[in-house]
Amino acid sequence: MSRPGPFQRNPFILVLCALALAWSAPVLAAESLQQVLKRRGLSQQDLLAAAKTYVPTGERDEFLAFASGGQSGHVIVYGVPSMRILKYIAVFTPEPWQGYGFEEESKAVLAQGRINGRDITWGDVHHPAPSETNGDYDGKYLFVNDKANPRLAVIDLHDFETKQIVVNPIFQSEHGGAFVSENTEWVLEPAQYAAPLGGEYQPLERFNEEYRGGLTYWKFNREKGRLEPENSFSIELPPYSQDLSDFGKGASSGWSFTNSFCSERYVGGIERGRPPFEAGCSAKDTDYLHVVNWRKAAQVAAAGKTEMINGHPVITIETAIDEGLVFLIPEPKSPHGIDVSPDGKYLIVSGKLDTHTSVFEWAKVKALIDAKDFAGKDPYGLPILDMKKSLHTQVQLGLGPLHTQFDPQAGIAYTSLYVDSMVARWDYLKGELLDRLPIHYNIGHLMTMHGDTVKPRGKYLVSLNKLAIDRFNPVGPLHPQSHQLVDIGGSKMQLLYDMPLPLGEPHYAVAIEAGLLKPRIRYKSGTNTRTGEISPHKTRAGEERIERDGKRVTIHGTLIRSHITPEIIEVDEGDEVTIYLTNLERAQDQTHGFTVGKYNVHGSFEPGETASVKFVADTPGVYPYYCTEFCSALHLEMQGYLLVKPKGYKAKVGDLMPKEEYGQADYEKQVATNVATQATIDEVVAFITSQDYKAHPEVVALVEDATDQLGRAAEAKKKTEIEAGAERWHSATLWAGQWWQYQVKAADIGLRAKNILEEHGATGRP
Ligand code: K7E
Ligand code: CUA
Repeated sequence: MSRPGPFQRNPFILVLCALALAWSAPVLAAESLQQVLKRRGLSQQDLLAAAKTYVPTGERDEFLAFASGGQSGHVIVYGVPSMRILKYIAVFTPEPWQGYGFEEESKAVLAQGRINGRDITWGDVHHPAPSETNGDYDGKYLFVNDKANPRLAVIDLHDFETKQIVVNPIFQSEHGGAFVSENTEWVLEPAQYAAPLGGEYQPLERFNEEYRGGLTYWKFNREKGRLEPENSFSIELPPYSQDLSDFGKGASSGWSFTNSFCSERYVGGIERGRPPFEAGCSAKDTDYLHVVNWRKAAQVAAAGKTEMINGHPVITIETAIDEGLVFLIPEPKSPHGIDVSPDGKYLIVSGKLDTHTSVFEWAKVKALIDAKDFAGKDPYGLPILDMKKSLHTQVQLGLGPLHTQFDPQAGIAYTSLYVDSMVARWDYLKGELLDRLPIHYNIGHLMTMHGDTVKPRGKYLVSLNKLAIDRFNPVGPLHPQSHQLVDIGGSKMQLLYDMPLPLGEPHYAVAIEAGLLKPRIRYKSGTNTRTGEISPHKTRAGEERIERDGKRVTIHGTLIRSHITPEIIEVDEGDEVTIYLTNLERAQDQTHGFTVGKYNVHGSFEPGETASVKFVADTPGVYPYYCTEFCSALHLEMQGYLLVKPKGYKAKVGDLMPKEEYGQADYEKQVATNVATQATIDEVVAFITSQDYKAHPEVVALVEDATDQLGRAAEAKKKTEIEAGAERWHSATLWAGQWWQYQVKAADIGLRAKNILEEHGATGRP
């Protein structure tokens, strides 16, 4: 059935049509819209919300959201406004469908995240940050942090795969990461809970002297798509529990801003008869906003004015003071978000324990810094600016303000109110509250489209809520997380849709215009997708082989509809087995999976990918292996056997495979088939060469592959003829069969090239 055209999709016309139908239709006709509304108890408002979020079959979303997966260690990708989940990107946690952590290439990525020699196979993902060009998302990379085990990861948006994990060399926990500078030169990862830098032991009694916070600025190499630990540096800070951060932009370019809480430096100790952390950490009225000149700090680090901790350069607090790198401004207590306005002129800070949201004005802050107009110094000697002199305004929005996102209209922002469970729309220039919308319940972060860039897109807002309580069907005491979609296009905010998310607790999310994302549909044949390089183990059709070196057995195999080559692998008990597989497919979405039962290995092989599984065949027996994606009609036949022979096993005479004897008639039958196949191949070749096929890179690649196969067919044909000439019919028949195998592969590849040319003509479009 074809889907409705645009005319029928206009909701207004739809209502009219439905009404007309209701008048004239016979009793058994499909339900009318009015009937459905009545039967399901839906209002006009519900209908409007549905029409605003519904994406008809085959149509796509306008934005893609990337949500932190919290304790799952993953990133969740969904469409806006449909809220349809598209992908879980495995980052810090193994995920078998993607083969992540079950094949060697991705295990190598997870291994980069080892700490103290220990595998850390989960993460607490809080803040995704897309790469930016001139302060706007460019759709190339995504960075996320792990708060629990201070780490950052790089996801390449060309294939939505995790490529790199770096471990923070000096912190024991972090929170603020990841934030990127306007052109993604740096990715900022601030510490959270203070600890001795580098990880040594110090008693809590020495908290003020030995415990420290800090900021790590990771250098990003855009060409390589990797963070460069060797070119990164940190700034030592007092133990103030640094928190969320943001990079300056526009007017405040070159600076970064970091909140803190518990600047009281309280160390708890309820079991020692002291008041608990929460009391001691919120005793003062203010904490500190850290204002950092990162551009100058990068120069100071490059000049070597650093101390090495764990081989990582750290700018000490004294150097930061001497060089004028860090300034503090008191901010209302226990703040959470710090968000820089799209023009970079205002810094918005929400104090969780204050009803106000504070708007600092960059021009005022900068003037105080330039004039060295300081109100005092903190106990470590860092200059403190006067809060009142730095403020533009403070606005009473509601209880528990947390995070702020921006609107395309100048001065308009949205702030989450955690305690009130509301979203506030307000004007930070005029200091006016404009609208409030109740949310269910306890909103944490919120996101608008490109809402933290120089160019917010407006339209939608998603509130990421901490509790779901009664929103969804109960599924036990552990409820799903809840994302609520809000229309912010009109003068009043309108709640459109509730989406349950059954993974870890999401914190931040970002939404990127779908048109900016240009993910690939296949890899260059033989790609190790985790490094982006052509694997030395790339295997072409006909090059499949099993090699033994002592106890090490290495298999180079291929996957293509519908066979795994090789189909039989025989090893001895205790052999170390490595199976490299290349997916020879070039067709879109033609993924093959691979597993060997009972050995806990699994890979997902996207078209063109080369990856490997490795295990010690320590248990003798018979192990079927198979493709785990329903890839074709003969998918179930995409199988093979791993035979693990027990130690000292001796083959008996009866074990030999029965030998079939082929005669001259069999030989001639096979040759006739080959001749017919060749006629088909010649036709395909004639078609392809009659076209301007060189305009299509993927057709060129296919032709290359087919030519390769035909070369092998010619070799097999020669051997066939030698055997036939000597009247060794059995051998000649088998060689003729092999010749045909190569022909079939060439024909298959050629036909696919022909299809592409027929579908796309000479447009050069993939
Ligand atoms: Cu508010 Cu980690 Cu950004 Cu949670 S964080 S909400
Ligand atoms: Cu390949 Cu199923």
